[in-house]
Amino acid sequence: MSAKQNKLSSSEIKEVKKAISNLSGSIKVSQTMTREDVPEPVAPMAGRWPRLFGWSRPDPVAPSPLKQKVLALVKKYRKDIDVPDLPRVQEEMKAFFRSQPMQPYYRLMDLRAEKEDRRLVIIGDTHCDYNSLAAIIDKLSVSSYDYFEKATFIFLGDYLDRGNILFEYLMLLIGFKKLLGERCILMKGNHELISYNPTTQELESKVEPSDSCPVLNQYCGTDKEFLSLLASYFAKLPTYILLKTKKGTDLLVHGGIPRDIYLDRCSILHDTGELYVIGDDAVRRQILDNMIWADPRAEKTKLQGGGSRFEFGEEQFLRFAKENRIDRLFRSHEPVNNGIKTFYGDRVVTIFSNGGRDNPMTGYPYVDNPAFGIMSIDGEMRYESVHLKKCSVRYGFSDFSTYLYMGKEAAPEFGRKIEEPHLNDEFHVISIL
Ligand SMILES: [Mn+2]
Repeated sequence: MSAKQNKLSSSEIKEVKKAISNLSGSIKVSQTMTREDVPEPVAPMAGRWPRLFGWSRPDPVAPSPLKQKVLALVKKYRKDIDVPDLPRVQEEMKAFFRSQPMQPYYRLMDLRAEKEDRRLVIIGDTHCDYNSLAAIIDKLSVSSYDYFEKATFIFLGDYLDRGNILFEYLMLLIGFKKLLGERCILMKGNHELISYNPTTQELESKVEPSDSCPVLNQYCGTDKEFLSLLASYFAKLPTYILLKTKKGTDLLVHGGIPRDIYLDRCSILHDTGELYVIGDDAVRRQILDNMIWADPRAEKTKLQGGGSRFEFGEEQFLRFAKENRIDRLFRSHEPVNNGIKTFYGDRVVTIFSNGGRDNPMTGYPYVDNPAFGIMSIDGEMRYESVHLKKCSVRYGFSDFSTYLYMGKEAAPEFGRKIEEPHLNDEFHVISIL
């Protein structure tokens, strides 16, 4: 292809500029830019995965109505929700929680007979980090594939705690789920192990310390119904997805596999996706709880302590995978630099989707470039990172987590609001093209 043919046309440049104007930051697009000049995405595993997804082409068509709605949603909650607005926000969330059907603890997805190009976007922990979730949406919005119209989004859990923007983040997450419906699946993480205690009339969390629960109790404590609906919605999210593609069978879960003591007592049924258990419901709950807390380690075997959180090694995984005919396991739960870490010959993958050194909304600034995964209809994976550059410091409702993790100086006043948009011109999503 000659340099001339390769040059972006003026209408393409216009489209790129238009797409970018919808985004949070500024990306320089010059008139002399060629396709070669458009940077390749800096994915942590770039080169190891087939290039299937064509990031290098700007979106040639006008955004679909749904994409416009998603981008408008991202823009809407970049502005603060003020304390007087909270009752309205709570009403909106309550209407959402009430509208949601009861969900079983598992999902079965079978893409083998699918004719359409139906990709899956797999997103790890986002933990009240508005910037990271917005950056993922922004990045996807400039692809020539309309992810919002066609793809299914799977969130691997951990929405609550550890980030700084609780209410705006929840409105973004819930708004996104409302727009995409069944094509957005929120799974359960350990930070969603919350309950409403009718005696104390407060939310309680299995995670110590929890920072979202104290904030919700403090700011929404007079609306008991809100607290209880919120707790039951999150606590009843599904724990795992059994996914079948032409490539094989994958398990998607927040943590990992059950403890050794349960490996002979449970089996994931391939025809329904259900968990067959030798034992009663309490055993099933224990096994599901294990799958939310487990962590893979590089060693062959790991001794498993008595706490909620425990580790497993390669032999333990291989045994579970063989018994349950699982080819790959996708999970989140642990911050890993650049958002992706693989184990056991790429059969277990950790995906972590919030962070950024200068991103004041994350509890994980040491995760340089958080990432997410995209699976093709055939089961091929590709990983994309999001790059979050500096934006101005702002404290929101969840100053509590800043207080816990960064010290009192970083969060001088718990719950202080600063009248400042979340993102300013210094915020960029780069490497999106
Ligand atoms: Mn977790």
